[in-house]
Amino acid sequence: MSLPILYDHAGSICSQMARLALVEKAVPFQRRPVDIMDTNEQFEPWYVALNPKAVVPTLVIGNKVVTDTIRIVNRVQSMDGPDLSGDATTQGWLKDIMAPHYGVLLYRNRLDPDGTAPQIVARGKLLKALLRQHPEMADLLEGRIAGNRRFQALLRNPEEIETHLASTRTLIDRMAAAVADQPFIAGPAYSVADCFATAALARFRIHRLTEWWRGTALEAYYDRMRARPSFEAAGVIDTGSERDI
Ligand SMILES: N[C@@H](CCC(=O)N[C@@H](CS)C(=O)NCC(=O)O)C(=O)O
Repeated sequence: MSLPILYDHAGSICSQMARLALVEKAVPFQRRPVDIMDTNEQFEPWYVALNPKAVVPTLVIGNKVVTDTIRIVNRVQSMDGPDLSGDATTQGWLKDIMAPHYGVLLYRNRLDPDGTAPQIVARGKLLKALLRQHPEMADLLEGRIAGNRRFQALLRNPEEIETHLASTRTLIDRMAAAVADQPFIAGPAYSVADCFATAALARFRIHRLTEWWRGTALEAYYDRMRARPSFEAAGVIDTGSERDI
């Protein structure tokens, strides 16, 4: 059988989680980059046929298509290779680490004085143009247009932004507490929860939130995750400008 194919985007946090799982599991795979930034390739009909939500990543194994990052890493975990299943807390961690509104963390620093995010406004226009071009994708695109409007309203509400920041900080505190008395997020061995934690912490680092865990066990934990060969092999990005992601 041919190698599994991961449709992904270099800077996408979900793609980095999936790549870490594949690398840590030592599963050979091919990458097919999908440009979700400049050319919005995720909305091309061939990709929507694979991933009806038009998001990355998507893992194709033979004739099986797996979407949704949690399902992807669990599918990877079920393959032959090192056991990355962790303990009874692993699945809860996957959900909790996926939960922060990563878009808020990014775009809160890109707002005009009136709370408008020019890139999100431009995205709204693009989605409307795509809808005119592809009426057959109305369900997907109308849903995205509504989501874009909700996101614009959220970004104009400083209290709501603060709420999202506070819940992200709570998550970071919980991760710090978890690794205070064990080497990995979900027990004594590396697991898929660490794939999620590593990609999330990398993203938080780009957002300059490291002060939230400075001096805690999470700082040493992140250094250990960064030193693993998988960090580079999976192309985890934790430096550079927010504009690059
Ligand atoms: N629930 C999905 C979310 C995936 C997701 O939001 N992917 C982002 C990148 S991290 C994406 O493809 N964004 C492109 C877009 O929203 O158009 C999953 O876990 O796979």
